[in-house]
Amino acid sequence: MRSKPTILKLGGSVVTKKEKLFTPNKRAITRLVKEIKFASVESLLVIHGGGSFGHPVAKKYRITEGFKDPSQIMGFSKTHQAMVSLNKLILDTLIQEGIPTMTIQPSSLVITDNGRMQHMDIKIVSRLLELEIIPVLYGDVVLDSVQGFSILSGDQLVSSLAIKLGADRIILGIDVDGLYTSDPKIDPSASLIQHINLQELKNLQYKIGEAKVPDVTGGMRGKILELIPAIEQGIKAIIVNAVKPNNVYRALKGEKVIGTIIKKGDKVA
Ligand code: IP8
Repeated sequence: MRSKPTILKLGGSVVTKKEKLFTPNKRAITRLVKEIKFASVESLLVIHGGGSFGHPVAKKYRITEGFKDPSQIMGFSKTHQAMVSLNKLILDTLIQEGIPTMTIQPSSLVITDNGRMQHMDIKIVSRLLELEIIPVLYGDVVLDSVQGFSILSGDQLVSSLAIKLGADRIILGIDVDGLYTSDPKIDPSASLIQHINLQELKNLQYKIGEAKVPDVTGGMRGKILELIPAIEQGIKAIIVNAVKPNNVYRALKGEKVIGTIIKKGDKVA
């Protein structure tokens, strides 16, 4: 591997219209792909979320509860297929822009244990990075050794892959400017946290509310919980608003951008 990889997560609320079932945000996908192209980061891995593709189907069939009833089996297939179709749109756009990329399907790589990833062979991902091919993964349904099946969120993948690959940094592109003192979608007095350390992040997780749209993987609280292990390993993270043009580009380039910088130690950036 040439340089330590950057892990970029494109949130489901950015690449899809979260309130409209199976509706991609094609304009956002095209813009973000161009931002990735122009930033031209040497070693980049992209993970995208489920948005209005994976989450409503997973919720309908109660996939996170594991296998309880044969009626869920069809939902397992349908949730995966919803993610495959969203992933195809993103891959098609990357390839149209001349970016070498390949999907790694998490469900054929990972078995979870009560929803938690135990083992993941990263040889193929590492090899793709060496060849400067951008691996693209996504939140997926996976087989689970305890509960039959489960959901592996894109955020769990972000953290695990960042640790296993010894990533330089994590960039989370979401639909708000970063972490807030309270939920900015309901509290007008919420203020953006520009820098936060590990301990403060751990404290913040208890203050964050549930997501307002179907989100089987826990919304913002889920994101924070998943990030913690990577931050503990000294990997820095930045959360930016990927709905706003050029934020992902600036974050990829390491330029100053509005968002939340998360580091293990001090508040000083
Ligand atoms: O949007 C969940 O991934 P996330 C994907 O990253 C599914 O939480 C299948 C619901």
